[in-house]
Amino acid sequence: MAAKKPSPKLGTEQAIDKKLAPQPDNDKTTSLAPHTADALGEKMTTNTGLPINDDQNSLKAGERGPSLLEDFIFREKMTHFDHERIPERVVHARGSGAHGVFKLYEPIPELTKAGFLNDAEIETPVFVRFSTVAGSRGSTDLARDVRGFAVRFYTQEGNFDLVGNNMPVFFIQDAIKFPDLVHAVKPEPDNEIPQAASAHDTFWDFISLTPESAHMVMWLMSDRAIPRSYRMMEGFGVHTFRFVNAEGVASFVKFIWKPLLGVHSVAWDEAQNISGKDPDFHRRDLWDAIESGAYPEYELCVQIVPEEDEFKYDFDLLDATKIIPEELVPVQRIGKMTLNRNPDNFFAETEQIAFHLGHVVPGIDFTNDPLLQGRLFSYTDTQLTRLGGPNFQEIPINRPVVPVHNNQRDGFMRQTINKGKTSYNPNSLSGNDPQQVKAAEGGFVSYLERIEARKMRAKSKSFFDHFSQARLFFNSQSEPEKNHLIDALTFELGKVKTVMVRERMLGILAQIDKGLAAQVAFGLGLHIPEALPVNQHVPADGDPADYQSIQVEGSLDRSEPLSMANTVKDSIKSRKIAILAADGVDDASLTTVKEALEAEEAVVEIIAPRLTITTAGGKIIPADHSFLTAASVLFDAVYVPGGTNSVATLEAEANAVHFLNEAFKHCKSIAAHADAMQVIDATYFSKKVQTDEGVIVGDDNAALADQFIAAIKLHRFWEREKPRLIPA
Ligand code: HDE
Repeated sequence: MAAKKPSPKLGTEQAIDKKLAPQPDNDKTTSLAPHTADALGEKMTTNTGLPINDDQNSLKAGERGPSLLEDFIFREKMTHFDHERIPERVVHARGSGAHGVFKLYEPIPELTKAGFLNDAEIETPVFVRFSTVAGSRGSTDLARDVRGFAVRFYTQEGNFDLVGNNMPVFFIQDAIKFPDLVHAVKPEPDNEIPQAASAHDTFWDFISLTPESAHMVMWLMSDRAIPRSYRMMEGFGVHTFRFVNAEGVASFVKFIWKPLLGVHSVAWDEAQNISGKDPDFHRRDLWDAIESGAYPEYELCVQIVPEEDEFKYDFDLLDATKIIPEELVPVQRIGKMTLNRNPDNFFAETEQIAFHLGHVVPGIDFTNDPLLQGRLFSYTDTQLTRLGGPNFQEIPINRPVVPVHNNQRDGFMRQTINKGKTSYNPNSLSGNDPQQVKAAEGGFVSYLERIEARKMRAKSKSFFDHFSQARLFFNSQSEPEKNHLIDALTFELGKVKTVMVRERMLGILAQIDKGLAAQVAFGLGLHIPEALPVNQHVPADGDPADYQSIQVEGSLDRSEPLSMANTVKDSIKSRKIAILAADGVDDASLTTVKEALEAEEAVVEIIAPRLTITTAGGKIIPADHSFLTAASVLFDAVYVPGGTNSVATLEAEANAVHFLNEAFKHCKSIAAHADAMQVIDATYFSKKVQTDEGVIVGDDNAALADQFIAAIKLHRFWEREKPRLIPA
């Protein structure tokens, strides 16, 4: 496999001085190659190939004269520019993509006949797009929001798209409510405020009238909605899908991605600050990680429910507001996805990829989840407007790696030059080609599910338990996570102006957990209403009594995997560590810790008053940032080395002290050489906090580095938040 030419990717700060990692080709990226263009060393031409002599001046009547309509070069350039924009995605507009590969651990023929899940030797190319949901294309990465986690597998049987989210449930149970949900969460229609935020009246108005959203709202108000990185979040297919094996035996399946780096979040105050300091934070993090060779990795897991167990649980498998707790059905890790290559062109690849959960392969099929069924319509439909017509499957990023032949023809921007006279079937003029494919030879056959029913607009009673899994989620959180959730609800409802909406929401929260509702009510200065809000999702001729939530005694009180406190915490790989330094920094104190962190594959950046430092030993070294361009919220941890002059400068530098205060407030690891104690003494927390595991001071550089690394692995010291003493 040819390694990718590294030079054109010097796009971001971090990549500039770092060694660029190889970005391997796979079948899909090779298939993209003929469609790429590289202008390095080439002549400039018009779109018809005419060499351009002057790209600086339009054609005029004289030097100062009016421009001439004849100027076809100007017109071509301007017309193309005028039409550069396409509609952004109606949801998930803001996103970032990457290429990679999926490798299976062991074939699973007993579960599915899908080819890519039956050959552990092959590497299936993938393209992944991560996204936020509510914001526009240019909005911040750090919005409190669901994250999209859409994966396309370019398999030998065609494209399989697993279009998931980083939360395992959804707000609504029936796709017909999706436009309402999205209208409610998007900026309000009169003034288009607020951007990329759910903290406003219309969202909570809808949610407080939609008890089925209770479980999802718990996830959205949890720290899962503010991930530290796309590389540190889980992905969920959400719906129950169906696996079908070669014998035609089906089982229900839930898909889950588990990141090898664990699941981690930032603090809400931090998220809001990052939105100002670096709104591209997640996009940059993904790009930089891949450029530096810290390839994001996720294990694909499945939860399998045999068909005969369809009705075994106290929730309905077809209800997308429910999870299958891992304690009830364990996850099986079946393979690993590695993202190892950045796109060459954002628009051509990340923007133009058109996911659709109807892109399946033999061995993977749907269930009757009414949310899933509705999505099967929406995804191709939306591309007709977004990508301008029915030929979007011909855009290079959307083409499968296997040949496409059928009798679909023409339309705007058709690329394929179909030969021959026939574009219909059956035909005798072309020997009936292209031929249909027998099931035994890989032709897709829908699962032979037996259905006997009356046509009706209705919802199954088994979908009416709206609160027990919301409660399960809340109960499963650690103390700091519960506090964050309460804070998030108090923040969001505090931004709601209509008191009636706040109160109605307290009524919903009281159904989940009285203590939770009481704490939010306290923050809002309100009382919890006595009565549960009436479910408004009642058809015109329906009886509201038939649409009330029911309380089911769930079989579980807690589920460990629901808390991020129980995630993997064994590495500092790719974590960003700041070193605060100034002229006169002690050489050993700087380099010993820096090298120890780099040996663990952390990304270390020096922040100084100016962009060069002269060390105590007389070495001149570059700083990565000045205090003007760096902020603590962009780092996972911070270290202050010794050196008399450096320490004196930092102690008097308000930005350095603020950096440390803010890092402390956001519960990050802080290390300082004992000689730098003056800088720590200048902080707010040195006076307010007596002991803290995450603040490490020492005079043995190597030991200090070891303790610091151990602390960074823990991600955050959330217990620190309790006293709420630190302004920053
Ligand atoms: Fe989507 N969703 N969705 N969604 N969704 C779109 O398709 C829709 C839902 C998800 O990176 C749109 O191509 C309906 C659940 C992701 O390109 C649109 C319903 C889950 C992405 C659409 C849902 C998702 C989308 C907009 C309710 C998690 C971004 C642009 C029935 C399992 C994909 C587009 C990308 C995008 C419709 C609910 C995930 C309008 C009708 C549940 C990750 O077709």
